[in-house]
Amino acid sequence: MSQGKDSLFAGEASMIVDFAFDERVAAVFPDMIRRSVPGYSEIVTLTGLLGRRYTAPGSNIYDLGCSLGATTLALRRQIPHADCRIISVDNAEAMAGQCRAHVEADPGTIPVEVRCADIREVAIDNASLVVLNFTLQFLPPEERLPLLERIHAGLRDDGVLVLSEKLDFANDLSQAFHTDLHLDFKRANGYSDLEISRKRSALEQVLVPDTLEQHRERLSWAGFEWVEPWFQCFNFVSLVAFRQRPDLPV
Ligand code: GEK
Repeated sequence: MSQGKDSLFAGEASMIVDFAFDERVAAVFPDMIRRSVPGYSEIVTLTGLLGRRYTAPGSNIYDLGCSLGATTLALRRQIPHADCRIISVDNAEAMAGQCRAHVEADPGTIPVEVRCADIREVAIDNASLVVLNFTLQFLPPEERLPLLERIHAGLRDDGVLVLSEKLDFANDLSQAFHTDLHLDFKRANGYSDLEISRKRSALEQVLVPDTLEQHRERLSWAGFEWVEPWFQCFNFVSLVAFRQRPDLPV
């Protein structure tokens, strides 16, 4: 993966327009996301474990908004079925190109197809697992339900969606608490207050978070029968959404 250090919002020539997933972001992406998203590495690694448990032989696995392929490779390492196929999609050329290179350099054998495409236009079919790790939040809010409905329709009956997102909070005290700790996390990872505030402005129109309640409601509207948060660190959460309520011994 790229090794560049993220100083995109530090200097004079910093990003002053809306945030975009271009060459400059791709070059520093692993450093940027690790220092900005608490729990990112754990979520990626553990998504692999979810893949081990919930993928079915002969099915498709989708990594939507794959960036440089961290989740794709975590899944490829863990999925126990040689006849599965991973379809990894990102509409940023810079991301999809580097993702393809990482997949080629990886020793895994499960076939991976990297597509440079918009996730709103990708057909979902025969899927046992679909992953949206920190991607849904970048779609315009009104386009989120239609995508989830298409994912639901393309999942097998026992299929699962993993959805990881930055969270908003309806309760002001919760919002203030999590925002403060997220700021502390970024400061502790070496970002200055100026970098943090410039990035916040650049992302304002681009990343629009939902509350956990909004996610639950939307997933239910899309037809998912059972939703469970399995990871939360400050204002970042990961959920599993089952197409059908899982039949577990309880
Ligand atoms: C990871 N999941 O490392 N179609 C396709 N891709 C899109 C779209 C779209 N409509 N909108 C945004 N993206 C990854 C991290 S990053 C999260 C995901 C972040 C892509 C965008 O180009 C970017 O690569 C990715 O979604 C979001 O596990 O940067 O906070």
